[in-house]
Amino acid sequence: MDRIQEHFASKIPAAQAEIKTFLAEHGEKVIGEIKVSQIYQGMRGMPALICETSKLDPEEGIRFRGYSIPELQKLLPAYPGCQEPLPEGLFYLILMNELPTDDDVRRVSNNWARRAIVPPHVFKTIDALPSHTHPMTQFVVGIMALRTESEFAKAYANGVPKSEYWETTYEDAMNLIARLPRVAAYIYRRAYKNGEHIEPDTKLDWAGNFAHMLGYDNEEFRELMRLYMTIHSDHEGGNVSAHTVHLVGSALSDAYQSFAAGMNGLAGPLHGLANQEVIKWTLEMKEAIGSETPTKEEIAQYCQETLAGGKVIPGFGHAVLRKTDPRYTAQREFAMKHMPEDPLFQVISNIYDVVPGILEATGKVKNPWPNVDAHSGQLLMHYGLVEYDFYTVLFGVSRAIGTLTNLIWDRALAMPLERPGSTTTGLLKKRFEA
Ligand code: CMX
Repeated sequence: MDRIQEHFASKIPAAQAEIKTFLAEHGEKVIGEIKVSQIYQGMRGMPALICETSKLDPEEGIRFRGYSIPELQKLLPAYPGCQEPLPEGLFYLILMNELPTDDDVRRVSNNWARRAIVPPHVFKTIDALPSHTHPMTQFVVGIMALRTESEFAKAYANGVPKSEYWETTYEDAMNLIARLPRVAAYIYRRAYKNGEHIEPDTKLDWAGNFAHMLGYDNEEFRELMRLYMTIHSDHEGGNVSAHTVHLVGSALSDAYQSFAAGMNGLAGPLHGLANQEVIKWTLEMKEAIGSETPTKEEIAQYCQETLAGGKVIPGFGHAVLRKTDPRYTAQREFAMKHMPEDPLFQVISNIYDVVPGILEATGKVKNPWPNVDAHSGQLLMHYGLVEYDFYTVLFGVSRAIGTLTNLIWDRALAMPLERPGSTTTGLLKKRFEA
């Protein structure tokens, strides 16, 4: 066991005991009612999952183990001489429920660097796909190709006892998180940079090295990647990607299978793919209007056309949030600090001023405010990462931190197979119309 794993192991008995005692005392209590409409409306608002790593408040947004994003920007260690939180620290915080020291973060960084070697067959598998294959598809194929390395699958085949499942799940999760930047950068360079790949720089931190392998070596872009990888990591348990990883993992599918499934969910346009859709929509709008900096009136007109076409305005709305997403605000602040004069930032700001009023006026959109995806593309475009089909892969690399931390905990707490009940309209009618 490495030191991180040992420290995690020390936390398991107390967490198991806490849940056991709590269930013995309160397991039969009722926490609410389910309305018929909720069953038809994507189970909105039904508390049906346990996720300890983060909690989403509709008004305030995400808190990771109780800490807001601005708090984490102050409390989590940064790279020497820099300011943005290191995702290694976020990982440590949500895994251990403990703020990391600089040493803890360095240990995670070194641990991931040691594990980061990707076997050659993974690159060959990706190379078998046409280079125009959507990057998210290449990413999922790459994750599945990495599955040959699953320690959990091997241990399970050898009859490992249930109490030890978490140990190899930890190995798989750490290996996967460590290797994903290399796989993602490989896909990027293959698809857009003539296959000119860049070797890792092991002196850098996880996100800084990822920026380097993508081909963006200035410190400001590395800082963006550190912030980006931190804030996209976890968003409680019910979003499509997190829920999918948990659901598939509950069948004792290993971390590779579970995470690949979650990434297919992230690749949907109502979820993570919205980050590419925002930039695509914004560029199409600028082109249609014929201006680099459309006025608010022109933007409003274009929004009305989008809605009239039966389409959503990407980057706005949320299933849980009812205010501006603090992940949006963190990115807006990054833009105000580093690129206040960027014309595309001005456009994104104007969209922010215009869209909520328009969505509110429809009378049906429950949350007219921007979500995380409304801003990320502008920041990437600013530094020259303009290939927006790739953006959801960046989201996916970050999402590994939250979803796989949850999978380790799922195994440590011996979470059971997830299997909710379903009903039929006929049965419901019989019950209520008799
Ligand atoms: N533009 C236009 N219409 C929107 C809208 C938007 N941005 N957001 C919601 N609506 C519509 C819905 O499509 C729905 O219409 P119908 O009743 O005609 O089907 C109605 O408003 C009510 O929806 P809601 O209850 O407010 O929202 P949901 O919880 O059903 O959906 C979400 C949430 C995110 C899928 C939705 O707001 C949306 O489609 N937004 C645009 C896509 C997007 O940005 N997704 C990224 C979310 C963040 C992430 O996961 O990365």
